[in-house]
Amino acid sequence: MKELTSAFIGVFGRPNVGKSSLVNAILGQKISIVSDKPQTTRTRIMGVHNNGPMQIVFIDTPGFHKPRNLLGENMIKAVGNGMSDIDAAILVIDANPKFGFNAEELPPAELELISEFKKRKLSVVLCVNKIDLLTDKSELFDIIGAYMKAFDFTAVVPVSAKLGDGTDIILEEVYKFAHPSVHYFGDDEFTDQPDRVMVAEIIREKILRQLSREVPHGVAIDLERFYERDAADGSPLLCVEAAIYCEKESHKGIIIGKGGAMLKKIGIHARYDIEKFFGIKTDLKLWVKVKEDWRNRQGIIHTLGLD
Ligand SMILES: Nc1nc2c(ncn2[C@@H]2O[C@H](COP(=O)(O)OP(=O)(O)OP(=O)(O)O)[C@@H](O)[C@H]2O)c(=O)[nH]1
Ligand SMILES: [Mg+2]
Repeated sequence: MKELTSAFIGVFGRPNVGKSSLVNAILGQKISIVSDKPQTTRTRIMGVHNNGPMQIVFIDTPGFHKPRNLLGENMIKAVGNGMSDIDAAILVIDANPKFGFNAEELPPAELELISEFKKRKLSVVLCVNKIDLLTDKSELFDIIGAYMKAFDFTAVVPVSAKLGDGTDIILEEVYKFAHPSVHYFGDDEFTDQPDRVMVAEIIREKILRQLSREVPHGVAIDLERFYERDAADGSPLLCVEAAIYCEKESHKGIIIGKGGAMLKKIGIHARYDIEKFFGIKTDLKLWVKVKEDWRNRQGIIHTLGLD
């Protein structure tokens, strides 16, 4: 039998650059929610890739930003924790020309991450994401040149997480960091996230996708009940009852929508994904509660598992 090997690979970058999309694309399995809003990922999420005797554990992290509340501070702590005990890192950057890349001045958040990589003497693969949005591919040379000047990356891989282009090369690069070790996850496990967290995250993703900028940032999901029972016809039925926390009465109105239309829409999309994920019919009940300023209340943040 071949010797078992493994590697832990942290995935870092600014908010919205496509870290979660990249991890999902590499695994071929959605373990981390994705949206066009920054700060979608709130905790450290592990995704497992098995290749024969080799097991690679990817650690998706929240986007690195300047925190504006206690939740944000917890998110940044999760980034720091994601950097401990890893064998190598991936820095994901966004090649979207819309962001106005400036070779003279890399974004402060990335410079801060790079300085942390140096301090920890980490090996880092640079992943230039969203290359599908680059009409002029020669711009890649400028981008790569500027980053190589800032840090000695072990490899540079242009990818499109959205199209799945280049993810096989990322895998080849991270395989190099695998070393003899036990496997930390079973062969059939693909994430460290418990089922109830997956469900809560699916619901939050639908809110992020349906609602405009400020409302979903103040949303959290509290899964009040999660159990399986037999439906009337004897088939198994997953029952989920979840409270959607928001910060203001006006936000509650927006989430519920006219005559409950928005909440219904969120419920339909979430139920579809939950059924797809668990392969079982689901009864989903959602309601909305105001919890003022919960993002600054450590007790609630802790209860929600966000610390
Ligand atoms: N065009 C294009 N869009 C992408 C690509 N990868 C990700 N996106 C989009 O970029 C947005 C952000 O993706 P996420 O994967 O949520 O980004 P993230 O870095 O995990 O964001 P945070 O969790 O907020 O830090 C989503 O709208 C994705 O669909 C890509 O390769 N091409
Ligand atoms: Mg994310």
